[in-house]
Amino acid sequence: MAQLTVNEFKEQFKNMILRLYAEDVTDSDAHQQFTALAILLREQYAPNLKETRQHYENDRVKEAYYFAIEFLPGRMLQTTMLNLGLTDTITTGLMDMGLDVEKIIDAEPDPGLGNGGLGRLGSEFLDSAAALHMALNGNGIRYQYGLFRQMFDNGFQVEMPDDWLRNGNSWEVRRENRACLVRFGGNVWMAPDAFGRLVPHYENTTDVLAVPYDTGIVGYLNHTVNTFRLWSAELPTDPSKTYNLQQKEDVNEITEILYPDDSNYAGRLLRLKQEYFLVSAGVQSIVRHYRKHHRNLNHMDATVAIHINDTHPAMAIPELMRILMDEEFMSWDQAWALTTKVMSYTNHTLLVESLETWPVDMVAQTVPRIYQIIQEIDRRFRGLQIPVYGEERVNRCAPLGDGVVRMAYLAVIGSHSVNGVAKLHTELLESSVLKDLYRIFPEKFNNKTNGVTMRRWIQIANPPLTKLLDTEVNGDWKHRPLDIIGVQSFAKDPTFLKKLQEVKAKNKRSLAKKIREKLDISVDPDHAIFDVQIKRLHAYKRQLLHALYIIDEYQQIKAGQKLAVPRVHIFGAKAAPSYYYAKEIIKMINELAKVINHDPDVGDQLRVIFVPNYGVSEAEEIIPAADVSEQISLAGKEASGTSNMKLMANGAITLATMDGANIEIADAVGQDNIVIFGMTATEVAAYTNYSSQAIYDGDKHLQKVVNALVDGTIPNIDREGRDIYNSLLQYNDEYYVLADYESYAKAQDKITALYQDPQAWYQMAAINIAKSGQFSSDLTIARYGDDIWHLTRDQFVN
Ligand code: Z15
Repeated sequence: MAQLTVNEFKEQFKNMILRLYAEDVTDSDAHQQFTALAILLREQYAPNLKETRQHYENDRVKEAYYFAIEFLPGRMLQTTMLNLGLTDTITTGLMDMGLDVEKIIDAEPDPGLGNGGLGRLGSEFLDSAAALHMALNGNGIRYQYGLFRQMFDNGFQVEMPDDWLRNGNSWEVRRENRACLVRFGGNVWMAPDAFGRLVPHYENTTDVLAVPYDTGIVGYLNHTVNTFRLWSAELPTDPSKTYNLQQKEDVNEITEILYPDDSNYAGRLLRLKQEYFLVSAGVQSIVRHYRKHHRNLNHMDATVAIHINDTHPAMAIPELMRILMDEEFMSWDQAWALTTKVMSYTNHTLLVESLETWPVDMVAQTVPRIYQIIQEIDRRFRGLQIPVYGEERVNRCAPLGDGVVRMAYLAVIGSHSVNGVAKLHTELLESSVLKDLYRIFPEKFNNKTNGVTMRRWIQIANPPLTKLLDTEVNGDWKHRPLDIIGVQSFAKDPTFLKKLQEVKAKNKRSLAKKIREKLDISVDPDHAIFDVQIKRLHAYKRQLLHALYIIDEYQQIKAGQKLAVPRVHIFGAKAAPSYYYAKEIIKMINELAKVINHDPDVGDQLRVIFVPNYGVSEAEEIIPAADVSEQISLAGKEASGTSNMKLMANGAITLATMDGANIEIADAVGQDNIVIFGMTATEVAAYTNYSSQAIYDGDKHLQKVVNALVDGTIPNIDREGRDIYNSLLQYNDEYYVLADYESYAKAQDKITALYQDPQAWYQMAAINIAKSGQFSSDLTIARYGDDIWHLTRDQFVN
């Protein structure tokens, strides 16, 4: 790529500000400066975006399309500069002009087009694929409003709209010339066409125009720029039709807002429309693109792979069947063989309340032709499998049953590959959630443990650690993440450990400064353990368990003991607006924070910080400063987790149950370098006679802790404290918080003990960093490419 000198950059930047705003740089504000930079960077990679696309097309490179209802790209200014190799040039240039680089970075809106891990994973994969020259395209929805902006009012979560497009989006290009029509509702019947072929006839349908907006995903210091496509719903432009305001609103509504539920299924009609809108627009555009160079679709699987990320885009299966049969006149058998070769599916959850099922009449009314095809998939599945596996088993795992479409079963049956996102998760899919289909299609099942991109989570979020790794570690860790293992040879080197300690201290001071500026709370970065739990607020993730331990510490202080090491407990979590219990937990923790942070008896020993509006940008500030990574879900509930990987890569010590990818982290670092507690998934499954009351009755210490929820220790939580208390005792503690409490408290005490020997602590931190390379999403996406999609890629990477 064309390299830019500092002077050329400054010249171009000044010109850009002039062209865009008719102003001098000195009169521009940070947002204008960000916009000018983004456009300038886009111009830098535009030739590569074009050439990448032409290369894929002309050389018939196989391309995979990652369909997901959520993406969480994070801010793109720094990643784009990094990947183009322009960070130094541009920051030097900006500083020369007297501009505040940090303010410019902060001026970029952080697109909240996802809830949590699922959406973030999709974006990490796009970043990694581009780095490896893999032809992976993102396909999602351009929500006008992303996940709500979270504020706290009197400790309660308040949700504000996230109007992220308010000032436009400089990274995207609108491509109206590539729009597609998506058909909803109406009536459909099959009748012969002029050639006597049986084709669907439609009446009274509602047609929606899907307009794509494309953003370039720049590969790390290479020439690849892939396409991340987001679809927006609009009224069709057909001049012969007129629409009233209501119709306009109904259409715009489809891509107006992201549903704020994470791992929780809510069968809303609008959501079903969003899913079909994404899938239909995406599949149509893939077919149209393919058709440019091919006479028919017979061998589409040779150059096209479609990936279904969780079940939300599973209607891609019947949608491709529809196009192959209704528009390309393929037979069912040929269309089905092709569809299953093209499609692959990742499952992200074991929670029953999260598995999607849609009432059949809702599907039949909203997408009638798709429903017909699902019925036929179901009929043929039964016809084929009942003779082999018997009616009972096949009934249990057919796409239709109990009056609903079972999306996970549809996804498995219509794909050639089904993967879980961590070893334990895949095993549990095979042995429980999808066991009947595993029995029928064992060859489809495989594991792909999640990963994270070290470019964002080390290179961008943690410059001091980056510098340390650059100077101390042999090899090329930035291109070959496994090379981070080089840190292991320094794990007993006191000078290295001292440097690592300095890195952490520096990051903790930066975070402490931010906490003081933004939240007006003082925390002591030099003595306290920064104990971090950042993830969606969900009962199964057990923020409550963490909070109970904080109550425990507080009670120890009030009883006149001194904590051996001061603690700063840092939470970041949004609750779904309709998730009442989760919001009660937030209120409780906020009130607990208020008491503790203002109690003079506490002094500097204890702080509780609930960082508002937790998202990708907040994570970038918190993760490098973490000493302890809380991964404390009830074993068997967290599919993988990914903050666990980001935190270990930044030298935090994991405090964890044997759940999700925590198990693989434990295997990687060894039992001496992680703190494990609690029941295993097997123990939980076997614990059928659990009585939380019995645990409570038998443990005086625990009683005192739990009672603090209702005895006035924490003011202003009459209702919330009582509800939470009841969830633990009256409703038998669904997530075994009390069962794991003692083990958790011991583990926390062990953390305190370990922290008091800095040499031992930073040795553990070093091993964690050293072993984090195996959790790079570069490796994960290479495995998807090799095993599932059969893509080509750069040989250089591991
Ligand atoms: C979501 O963020 C995840 C699973 C889901 O089914 C939905 Cl709807 C949203 C998360 C898992 O909870 C988490 O364990 C996993 O690491 C992440 O997906 C990425 O696979």
